[in-house]
Amino acid sequence: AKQQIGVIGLAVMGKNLALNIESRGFSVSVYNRSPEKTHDLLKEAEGKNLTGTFSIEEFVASLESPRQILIMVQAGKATDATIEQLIPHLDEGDIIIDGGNAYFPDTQRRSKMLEEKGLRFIGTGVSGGEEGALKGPAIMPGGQESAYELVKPILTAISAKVNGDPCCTYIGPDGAGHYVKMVHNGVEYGDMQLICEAYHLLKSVLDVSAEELHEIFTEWNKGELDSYLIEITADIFSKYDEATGKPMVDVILDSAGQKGTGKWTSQSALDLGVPLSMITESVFSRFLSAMKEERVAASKVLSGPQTATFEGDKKEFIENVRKALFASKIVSYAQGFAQMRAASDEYGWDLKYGNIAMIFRGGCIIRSQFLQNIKDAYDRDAGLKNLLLDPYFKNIVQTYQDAWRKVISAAVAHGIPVPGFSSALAYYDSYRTERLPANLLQAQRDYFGAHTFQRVDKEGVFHHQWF
Ligand code: NBP
Repeated sequence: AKQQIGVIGLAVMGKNLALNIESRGFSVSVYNRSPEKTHDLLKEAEGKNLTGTFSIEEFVASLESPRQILIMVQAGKATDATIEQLIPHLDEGDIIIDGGNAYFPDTQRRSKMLEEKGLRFIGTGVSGGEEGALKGPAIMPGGQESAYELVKPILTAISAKVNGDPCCTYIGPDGAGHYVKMVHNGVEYGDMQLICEAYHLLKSVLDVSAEELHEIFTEWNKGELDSYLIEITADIFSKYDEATGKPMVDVILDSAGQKGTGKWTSQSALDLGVPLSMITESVFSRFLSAMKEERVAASKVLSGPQTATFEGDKKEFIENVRKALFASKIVSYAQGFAQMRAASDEYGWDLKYGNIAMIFRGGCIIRSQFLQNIKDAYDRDAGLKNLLLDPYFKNIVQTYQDAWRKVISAAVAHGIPVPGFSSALAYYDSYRTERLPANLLQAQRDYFGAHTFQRVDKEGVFHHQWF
């Protein structure tokens, strides 16, 4: 008998997805470029409904028609190479599903190319890392809707579930799924940066121990910040290094790595003209952190403010940091969702923001209670321009803004960088300002370049003779 689905690429993600698919009662064929990984998986999956194949021909021939082939290889060239190898062996109507972290223009290109050959293509975001892949990831599929209908039973079966609902819904045509996954990763950068700034403030201003940090984050996770990232952060503070007895966080080098998906989100924001400032600050912060040697040298040359000792109420400061974190997080999501809206208009995707929030609720790194509030906001108004305008979010930022401003002031006074908190507040203040100083900017542009300007009191385009 032929198998219902095939998985190519058996590194961490592909292997665990294959096991996940099998565990939901589907038969799976697997293939990997180097046979060792296939052998290893077959050993691990002995007795399971999983068939190993050792050539593309054997792999393709083992699958039911129309074939469903999930590619989980390295994003970029490896994906193109794999698709090229498959094409000559496929029949019209067969479906290739790319579950890697593809850059969305690549997905748009592959989608068009495969469609022209009579093949169907689903570019899908898969989020949740190794554990998610095995137990239930968040899945963001894009491509032809008719193709999605065929792969839907397997994709929804393997996805994470929240209250019984699968964290997998059709996103939109061609690159839509990978775009949404990209923004998810950008939002993830933002969430992580904000948590790190909260940690930096608590540690540097209040000099709290790892034990206290563990308690603070555990407490925060019981309220509106309830999320996977706050939960693992609390857990991280409870871990100690065996060799030195120090908290693990204290022995880890402060130089952040990245795989580039946050950068892609910012690049797309610049292309679309969307102010994605908070998430972009998170990308820049990783760059700055990675300049470790240069920072160490600069720290010996450049001084900060006279270190002020903290004299306020400790409990109140902790609560203010929590509020600043939540308000900034709301701005970050407002920016991310506004960007998806701009992309949807630009590429004709007709994205459903409430559904996207629902997918993010389970399986992935940014999963949190708060995504339900985003879903509710889009249920109230599907055409909502900005999450900050929704009554629920508006009320929180308005009530939290005093705390938010106090925390940023304290950070500035102590010389502690809070690019996430402060760019989020600057966005809030800019967005709610009726008249920004861009009138002067237009005057400057007209002065040096005769770029013209519009007037507040008359229709039309004007130029002033400045000199
Ligand atoms: P990797 O991204 O590390 O890729 C390794 C796989 O790609 C191996 O199976 C390797 O085969 C195969 N491969 C390469 Br490299 N070049 C190839 C080529 N020219 N032809 C055929 N196969 C080739 O694996 P991963 O971490 O499991 O991630 C898979 C995909 O899922 C990536 O796109 C990744 O961005 C995405 N993703 C990863 C995560 C995560 O948490 N890791 C989460 C979400 C999405 P070999 O064994 O022969 O070298």
